Amino acid sequence: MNNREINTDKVGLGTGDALLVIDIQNDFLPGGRLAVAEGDQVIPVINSYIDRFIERQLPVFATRDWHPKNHGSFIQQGGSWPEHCIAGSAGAEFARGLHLPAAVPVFSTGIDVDKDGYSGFENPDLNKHLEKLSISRLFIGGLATDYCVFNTVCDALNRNYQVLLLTDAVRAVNVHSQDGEQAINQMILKGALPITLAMIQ
Ligand code: VGL
Ligand code: ZN
Repeated sequence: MNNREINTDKVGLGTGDALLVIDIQNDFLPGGRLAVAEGDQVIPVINSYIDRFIERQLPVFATRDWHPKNHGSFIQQGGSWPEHCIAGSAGAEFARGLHLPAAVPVFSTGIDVDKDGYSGFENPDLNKHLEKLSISRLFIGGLATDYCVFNTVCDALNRNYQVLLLTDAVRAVNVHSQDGEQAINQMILKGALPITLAMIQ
């Protein structure tokens, strides 16, 4: 590998960049109500990304799945998921061990009974906030690859943000065993750039 190739593997952080942490909540961790296999493994990696952004005084945002008890996506309401991330419940809390600074703005999704809420952009405050801070590049990781990460990344690309997908900090529900891989491939095809922590300068 020559130097030029090595350089193209690096991503320098700067003004206009923001980190978006998707739904790292107890119900999506092993033992939770909608457990994502290895979901807990993203926590230390996301913490390292948070450190890099905070060190450079770059903004960090988080989303959370925040459902009413009668949300339409629940099996009890004719949907496909077990009850999860009920607003205010322990399962909806951010994972212990996730080092989100207290000042990080949190955007809730899935509040409406009849909307899936898979995309952070379903909460209009997210885009307002990004525009206010003139964010142009979003570094996106969290849970789950095949639902909230996928839909948030696609919406971000549709809104002309550059997206860097943190492939070492996402895990999938995998209702079908290849869902996570397919979601990653689709996000890349749509224009997301896959990166890992080691590539951040
Ligand atoms: C999610 C399924 C149901 C997610 C939320 O955060 O990816 N997945 N609700
Ligand atoms: Zn949900």
